[in-house]
Amino acid sequence: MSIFRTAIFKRKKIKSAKNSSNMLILFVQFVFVSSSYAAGLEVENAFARAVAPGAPMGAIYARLNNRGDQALEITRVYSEVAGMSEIHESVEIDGMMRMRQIDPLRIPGSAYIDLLPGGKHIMLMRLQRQLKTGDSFVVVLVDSKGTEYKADVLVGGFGQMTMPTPEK
Ligand SMILES: [Cu+2]
Repeated sequence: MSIFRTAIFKRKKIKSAKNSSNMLILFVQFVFVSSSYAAGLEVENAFARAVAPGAPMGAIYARLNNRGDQALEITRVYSEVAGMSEIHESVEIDGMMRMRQIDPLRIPGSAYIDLLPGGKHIMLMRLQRQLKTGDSFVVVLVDSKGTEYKADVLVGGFGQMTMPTPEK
């Protein structure tokens, strides 16, 4: 019995001594959980092609990387440079290349989808300003739960195929 008591006493003592480090562990866990939640979707290497003055449309390409293990559904896209934005895919219908909207865009857990020239892309419609090489702007993707994922988009050349190298 006395051994048992001692054991309990020791445990209590250890507990109180460890209080501050426990708090630290809790804090670290909280930061980890909240940052992994925020990183549910990473919009990587986002770029747009330059457009001619007065062009009404542009396109954004990127890797949409779902870092979470739950599937995500992107239901809305918006950007400061466009009056309206949609996710599109290019498809060949009767020998003609056409674009159609993907709504929602589903990204499985722990998977990515590449938006690439000739394939899926974010279509910027009613452009508010000309996209010039070297410019950057912000695009926001919204999932079905209302979580917003922001990304900086770098404008490359007119025929840009991959992420341009930022000027320093
Ligand atoms: Cu399009």
